[in-house]
Amino acid sequence: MKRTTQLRKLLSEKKSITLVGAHDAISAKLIQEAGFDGVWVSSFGTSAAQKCMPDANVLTMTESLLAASDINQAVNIPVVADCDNGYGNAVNVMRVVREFEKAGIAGISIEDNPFPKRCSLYPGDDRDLVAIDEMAGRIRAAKRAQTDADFFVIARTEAFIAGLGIEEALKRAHAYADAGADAILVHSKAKTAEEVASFARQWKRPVPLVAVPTKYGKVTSDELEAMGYQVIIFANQPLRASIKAMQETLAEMRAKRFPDASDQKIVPLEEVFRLVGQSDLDRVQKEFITSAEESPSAVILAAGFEKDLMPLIAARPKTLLELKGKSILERQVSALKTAGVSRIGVVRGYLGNTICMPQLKYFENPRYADTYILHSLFCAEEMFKGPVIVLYGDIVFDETILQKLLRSKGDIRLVVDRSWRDHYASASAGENGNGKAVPKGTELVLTSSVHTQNQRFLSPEEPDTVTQTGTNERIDPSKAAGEFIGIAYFSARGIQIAKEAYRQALKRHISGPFQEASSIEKASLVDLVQELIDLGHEISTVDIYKGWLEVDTFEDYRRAWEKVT
Ligand code: SPV
Ligand code: MG
Repeated sequence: MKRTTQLRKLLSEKKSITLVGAHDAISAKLIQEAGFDGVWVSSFGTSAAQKCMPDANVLTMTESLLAASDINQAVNIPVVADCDNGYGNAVNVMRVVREFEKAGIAGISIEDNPFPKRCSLYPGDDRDLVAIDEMAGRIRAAKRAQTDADFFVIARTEAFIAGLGIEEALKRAHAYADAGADAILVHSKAKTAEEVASFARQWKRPVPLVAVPTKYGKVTSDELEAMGYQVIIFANQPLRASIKAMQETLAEMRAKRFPDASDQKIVPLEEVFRLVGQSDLDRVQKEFITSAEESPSAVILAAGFEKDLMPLIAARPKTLLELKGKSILERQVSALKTAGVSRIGVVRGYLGNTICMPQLKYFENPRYADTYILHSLFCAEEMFKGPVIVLYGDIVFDETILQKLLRSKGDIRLVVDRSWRDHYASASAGENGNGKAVPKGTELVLTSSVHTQNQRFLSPEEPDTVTQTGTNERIDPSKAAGEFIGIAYFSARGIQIAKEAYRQALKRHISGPFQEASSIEKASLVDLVQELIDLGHEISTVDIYKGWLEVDTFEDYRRAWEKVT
């Protein structure tokens, strides 16, 4: 139901309704939760809270509209906006009505102060009001401008505030009711409710009355209702409550010099989370923001120790080896960031405390000496919420590889170098390799396509399917389609599949071999990938042709140094 209609319905059903003054969106929410009928957007409150300024038309119409609109959106009960004098003459009032109506506000109040006004509660009653006709014109203009028949226009007279007495107050109220006002607000700053009571006694028309018992605040809603007031506004108490609470909290923290000093006086963080709808945020993100969910995290596996690299890595792990002024890790992080991957985790082990690049999330594998890659990977399981890119911490690669990886399809993808044969004599089986033997532990893949037979052919995007993977002990190098370079991608679904397979494997292989490994603790990533293949999952390749280097030996390091720019 529209808020305008809600307000009309409340007024038709209840003898009186009570609105409470909000100064911002969260105070409005609290007013709603406390069970009041509606919210009053107090110009006194918004001037103070939003701008720390006096209530004297200092806020523009647009600023007031924004405050009212924010408040309106924070609640689902009717909101009545205090629009002061309408920010000018009848022409301004017409725009006010159009704008506030458009913002979904249930109603507004327009007072007979001139522009600029002074808050009714400020000391002194030497104030001029606009002529009755002028104010009646503002009300007629307001009623003409509204397009929603239920939009509620309150005409407020400041006759008592200006010390003009009850006759003037009544005269004005009648004129405003004649002009079409939906209600009359009779403002008073007398110390008791007698002034408003006497007004109500003489008000015989069906147009409802509105009271703002701030200065005569001992009167109850019931008493005002009995006098004949149908809308009662507690205009500024939440603002004043928050000022007092803040002053006390600040004084206490300043004196005691620690934030929990005022713990008993402040709400827990969770209460703020609840009020602002943090749980909705999570739900909406899950449901709609595919890009947030789809944007992958990366886990860099940098725990291992490589004895062949001693003494080069006597003081730091491999990933911190420098290549022309930048470590391998720095190069990886910069490539990931270029590819739009900003959540990056690093699994540390050997000399882990030397890895301390900022803005990375760290995970520890203290048992790096007795365990292997797969174990390290699952030390970072906390990162496995959406898609994950897994990278070995000792590879240097062309940034375009990540872009290709992210563009490619498939829940589980391995980056496979199709040129690998060029490097190794025993792999080339008579073709022109560079004469090097395939090092032990080289991770190879067999695929389903004919690419294997034609190394020169490399489809730019078309993925191939991995039929088998493992080291060169398991896979005959002369048959292999390519080398796994140590970069893999798991979609959100892919990583769930991998997690489940790992969990099952942990149960089944508590001792004894897992795929090629002597135990699950000593397993590599390709052992898990082979397990996934055995379970019938599809693994696709992301084919590349050179463009990467692995640093396993001193010779690798020298070569890497030469190649990188
Ligand atoms: C307000 O809350 O801004 C009002 C009521 O207009 S008063 O402050 O009493 O003028
Ligand atoms: Mg006001």
